[in-house]
Amino acid sequence: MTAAALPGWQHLSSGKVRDLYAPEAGSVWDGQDVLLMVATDRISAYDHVLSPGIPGKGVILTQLSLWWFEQLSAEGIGNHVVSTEVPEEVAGRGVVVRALEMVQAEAIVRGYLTGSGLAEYRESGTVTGIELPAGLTDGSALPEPIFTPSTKAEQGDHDENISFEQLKLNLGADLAHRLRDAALRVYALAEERARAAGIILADTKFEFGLDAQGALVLADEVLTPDSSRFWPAEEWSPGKPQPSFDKQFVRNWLTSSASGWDRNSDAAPPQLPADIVAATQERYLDAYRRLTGAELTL
Ligand code: Q0T
Repeated sequence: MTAAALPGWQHLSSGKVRDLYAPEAGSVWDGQDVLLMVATDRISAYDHVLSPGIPGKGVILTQLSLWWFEQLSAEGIGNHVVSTEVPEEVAGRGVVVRALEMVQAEAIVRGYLTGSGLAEYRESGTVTGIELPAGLTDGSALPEPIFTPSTKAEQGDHDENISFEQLKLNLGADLAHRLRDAALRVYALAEERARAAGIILADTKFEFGLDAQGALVLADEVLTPDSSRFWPAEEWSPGKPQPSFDKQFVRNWLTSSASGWDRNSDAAPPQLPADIVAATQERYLDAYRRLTGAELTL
């Protein structure tokens, strides 16, 4: 994956949409136990990274995540943010974070039923082994939010849902319980805030790390459209797939005859047209505006 060279930082790895750096020897951060996380403008859909990116996406999602960290910090939930003073090339979309011992599980919370949760429910009436009432459909609200952990797959692989019993075997019972409690608490706080802003937080994925004292610390990027399903509350209508807040225009165009692309082929998807890019950028800005109540000027 292509990642820019940044003064003072050494590229470590790149995911579909983000790049990770470590301090260079002799740089100001050398020896500080920090990393630089950079969100890019890349967007993925149907397991492909698309071209072009969405201008401002990296900044919008980073600023939204930082806003959430601030809200959650006020509720006593600690996070990995150290500084937003970053090289000018990644201004607004780079964050210097504490290097943590990452918990080897994705801490997913679902308040609504869809996606892989719905698929399991239709097979067995459960989601990651949790029994749910009969009669739920795509987009249904769950009786209460549930913790549905998954494995952290190697790059290119897919995460796999696991039961809480399996999570206890993987992490030990104490850490598994702490992870579940923390994730459910963060979800409850965020869901309430999102609902008040007209956004349904259908589900979300958290990554936690352990600090030197063994305390759980919220890491990664949180409560963005890339880590969560946001649904516009005014359009929620269970019984069918809910439109994605951010990627719906992209998905609709890619699967329409206008794109000429076959999702089930090995072919790379075609270039996104300018109007699809612009409409998608507007959705990211709208999510930021609704949640924070502020305008983000790119
Ligand atoms: C991490 C130690 O950003 C990632 O991949 C992009 C290529 C995922 N990732 C995060 C870490 C973090 C964080 N966040 C942290 N605070 N400490 N490692 C590692 N990979």
